[in-house]
Amino acid sequence: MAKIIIDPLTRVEGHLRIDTRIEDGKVVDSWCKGEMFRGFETLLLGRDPFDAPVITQRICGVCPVSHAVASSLCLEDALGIVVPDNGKMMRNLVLGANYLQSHILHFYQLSALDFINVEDILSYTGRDAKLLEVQEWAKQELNSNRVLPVAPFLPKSKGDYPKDKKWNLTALGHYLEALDMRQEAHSMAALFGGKMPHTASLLPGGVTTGVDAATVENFRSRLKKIKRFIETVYLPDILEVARLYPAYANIGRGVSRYLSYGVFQEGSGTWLPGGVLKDDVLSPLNTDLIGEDVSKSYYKSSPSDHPSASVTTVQQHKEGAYTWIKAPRYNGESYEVGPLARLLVASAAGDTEVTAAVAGLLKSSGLKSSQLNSALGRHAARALESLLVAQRMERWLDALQPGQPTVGKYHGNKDRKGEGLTEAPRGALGHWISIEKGKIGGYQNVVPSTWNFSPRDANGSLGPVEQSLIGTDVDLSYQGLEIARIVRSFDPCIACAIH
Ligand code: NFE
Ligand code: MG
Repeated sequence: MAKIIIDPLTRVEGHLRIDTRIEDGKVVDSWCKGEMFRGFETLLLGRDPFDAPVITQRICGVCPVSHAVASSLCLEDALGIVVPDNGKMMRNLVLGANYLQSHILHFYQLSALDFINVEDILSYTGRDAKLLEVQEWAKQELNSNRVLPVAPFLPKSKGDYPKDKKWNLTALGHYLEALDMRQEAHSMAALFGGKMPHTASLLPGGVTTGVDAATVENFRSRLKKIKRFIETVYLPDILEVARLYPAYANIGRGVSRYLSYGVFQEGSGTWLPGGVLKDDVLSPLNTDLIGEDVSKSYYKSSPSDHPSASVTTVQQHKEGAYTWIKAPRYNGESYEVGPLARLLVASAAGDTEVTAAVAGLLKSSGLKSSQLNSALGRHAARALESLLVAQRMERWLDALQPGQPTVGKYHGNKDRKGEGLTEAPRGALGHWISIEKGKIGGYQNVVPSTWNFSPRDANGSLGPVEQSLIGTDVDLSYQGLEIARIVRSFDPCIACAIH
């Protein structure tokens, strides 16, 4: 019997440890461990409810916009605030810009190095100026004597990297180009968000920056650049990974249960629909069925496990517990959330554009539809969603009405409960508030990476990522590279997961 432990597995976003038990070259058991407590749900108590969108954005620097949106929706629900269409469209545009930067970040900065042989580029002897520039940059990085394991190229284990110099060099060049695209996406979000990464203008009621024609055109020109990058670089690179690493279409299979809350408000509904997909059957979402189990988490159990009434109380030295991540369950079962879940739910709900786009992706990648439920499938879904979001953003820009209201009226705090559901780049995000004597009496976040990286529950059922590793063949000399690739396909953010 062998063990493979990867700690930290995350590049930058929080502290994730993965433990696995290996028998006869296969993963037979696995544990997801979130290693750092944060405490946002506790520090919100007693504050003005309007502090919540400002404070909860600080849960994360990667998806702050989703927290601002979830929190705003939560207060709008509690206080009966109505958002004008302009406000909804602006929010969609800021959230869309945040999706684009997050998905690009995830593939290039947080995952692609698992698929690139960085050392290979040192032996490049060609004359392509761009590639030479990349080579020079990589040399400096490799010789920088960085000791932090989160530095981009460390740790670098042995692995099944392709001997395809062109891929290694070109993809590494795209790593650098992706940084520029993220900057562009942040600038774009700041046009309506006021600033980034944490916006200043997204509040309950809408967006306070207002709409004018010059800003709309500024936004449009940046969006065009990013869309071109997605079409000509990101999607083709994903197809190349699919060609070079076909085995990853058959491993990392998840729990085959998908949940989406629906996202991007249009009129009284959302563009991407909410729903629950189990055994290929779509059911409407019923948030009463959500509960957070803490059997294996360092918290005391709460009188209610529903986020509208549950309480977060730390119990650090709890027998049998192994993580700071709670275990969200829907009707007692774990669910995968994220871009793949959103696209599958939208297809099952009959969205013809999404269905056609997924069919196109399957054709160009050679993946079968059953292979979407895999490490590669998740990367492909994320890249495809980037394109769909960028295309939809053009429509939202067209729908903006310069000079018209962007914020709805606020009539004072009332002692009420609210629920705010949206989708962050990594999946279903919910905020729940109880307002008591005009202050926050209860606040709970149930976050995408909490769903995906959850531990076992009281029934002993594994969380989605834990489950996805079982049965994976590993080459021990690769030091867990296969495991890391599968786990990263879920796009972990443990800063969010624990909050
Ligand atoms: Ni910290 Fe987040 C997203 C949220 S993930 S990145 O996307 O909410 O759990
Ligand atoms: Mg929580």
